[in-house]
Amino acid sequence: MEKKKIDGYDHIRYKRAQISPEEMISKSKEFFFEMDQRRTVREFDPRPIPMEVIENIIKTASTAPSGAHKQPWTFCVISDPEVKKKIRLAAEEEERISYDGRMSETWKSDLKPLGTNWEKPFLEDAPYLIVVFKQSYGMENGAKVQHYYVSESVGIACGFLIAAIHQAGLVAVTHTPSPMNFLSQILHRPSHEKPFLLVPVGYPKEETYVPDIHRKSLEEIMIRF
Ligand code: IYR
Repeated sequence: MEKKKIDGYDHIRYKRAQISPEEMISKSKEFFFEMDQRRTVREFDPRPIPMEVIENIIKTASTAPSGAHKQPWTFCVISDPEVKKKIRLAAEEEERISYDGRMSETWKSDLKPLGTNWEKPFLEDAPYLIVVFKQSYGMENGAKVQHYYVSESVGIACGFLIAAIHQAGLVAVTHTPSPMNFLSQILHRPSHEKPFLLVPVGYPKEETYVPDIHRKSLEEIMIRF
């Protein structure tokens, strides 16, 4: 490996195989077509999935860039039916209160086309739940480690996670029960870790329907200067 010191710090030579502009176009198009097949799915088949797949997905998430490379994330993986049940009961308790009044009428009407409600059977049906925690700061040998851009970093890692789940042929729902501090208790996480996102992962149920919704066009999302 080619190495050199820059300002006294080790650096390694970075190379990326060169591809032609034509190949870039076809590869980027292919990746878009693949990612455009991703849909949020809320109904799961309980069929098991090898743990190694989940490990690979999480390793992919952890390739995300992060503020000062602090990698301020923890991924809890739940397959134990008892723990899933606890999470479902606690989430549904919060969701029921939210749908019964905490959420505005506009919010609820915006969600109507998606068909969501307070019931969350996917929290028990999915073979795995991944709960992503963001670390407000780190802990190394009893000392606090400063973290930066924590939400941005963990958000990017979650994007990688969702893409990796899709690429493995699986489906997920990005669930954000609110408030979700019950996850810290059930999963025994320290107070400097805050629940960020709950992602049930699995195969979709045999006959699954998803809302007939569409993505914004490039013209709507991209501005050229
Ligand atoms: N957390 C609730 C409500 C909800 C909110 C949004 I914004 C969504 O895009 C979907 C659901 C729930 O999980 O039902």
